[in-house]
Amino acid sequence: DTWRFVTEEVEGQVQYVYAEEFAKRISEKTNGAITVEPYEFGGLGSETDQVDQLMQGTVEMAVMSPGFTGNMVDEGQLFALQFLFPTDQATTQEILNNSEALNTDLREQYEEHSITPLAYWSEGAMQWTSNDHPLTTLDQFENFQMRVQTSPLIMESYKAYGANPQEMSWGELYTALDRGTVEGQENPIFFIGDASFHEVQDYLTMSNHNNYVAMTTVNTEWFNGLDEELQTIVEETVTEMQDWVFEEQKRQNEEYLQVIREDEENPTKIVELSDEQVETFREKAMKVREFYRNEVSTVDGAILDKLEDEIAEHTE
Ligand code: 6CS
Repeated sequence: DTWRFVTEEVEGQVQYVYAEEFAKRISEKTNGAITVEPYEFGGLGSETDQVDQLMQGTVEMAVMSPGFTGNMVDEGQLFALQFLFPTDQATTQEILNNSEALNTDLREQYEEHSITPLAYWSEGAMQWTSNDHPLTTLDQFENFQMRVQTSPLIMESYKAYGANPQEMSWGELYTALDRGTVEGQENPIFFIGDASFHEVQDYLTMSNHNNYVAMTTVNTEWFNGLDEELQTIVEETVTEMQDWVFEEQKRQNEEYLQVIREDEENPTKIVELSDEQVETFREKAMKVREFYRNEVSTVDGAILDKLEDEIAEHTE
């Protein structure tokens, strides 16, 4: 059997090397009976096309960013909420691994759309990049053309800062930044460096405003139809790979910070946010959390409430 495993990234990037490693492990564990075929981003369409393909079952597996499911699975948008997870990456990953809110409650919401998230993992803390000025104050965000993923709550989050967010696939982002169609964007450092966004941006603001959370997903009906032994192999492999992918994203984020720092042809000014500046953004972000509870959530924010309690337990 061959399982198609689609990712939103390309060769060398975290999601794609994850799919390659997963393929290798599954082949070993099944003595070659199962071939997992990883797909790079672009081969099967845009990020939202890929969500459709998984829902239809035309691909069996996908690494998916919850942002791109925002128009279908309302609760999944909670990952767009800024300053929600701790800045410490290991603690965040521990919460993602153990959270009942995510691994049981949110999973059920996704399964109504034939998407089963088997695991949530961070691709690293997200940072802001921009031209002309860094992004350290609300004034600097005023009318700022910010590229965001196709996701209503990410849009809302930047509107709360006074910005003018524009939805766009990352495949078009380099050119858009180069031409000034948009002025800035958010991503983890490895992605900024690997996609060369820093070449067409002047500033990297170390905002740590969110974590880039990805999900390992399977088509629900397909997965439930597998024999139990195979289901267990998939689940065990995904669980084992949580530590593996944590190390992989860490390595790539560190490596690309060096690359960006040392790229003399394309100098990028790296700016830190002060605690006070973080507070200004956090205040606005808390209002978006209320908006999520009241206007977006179909369960009155119950999953977010539970997740907030779980986060508090890990950070007290
Ligand atoms: O910015 C984006 O849309 C892309 N960023 C990452 C880290 N992975 C894939 C995603 O599509």
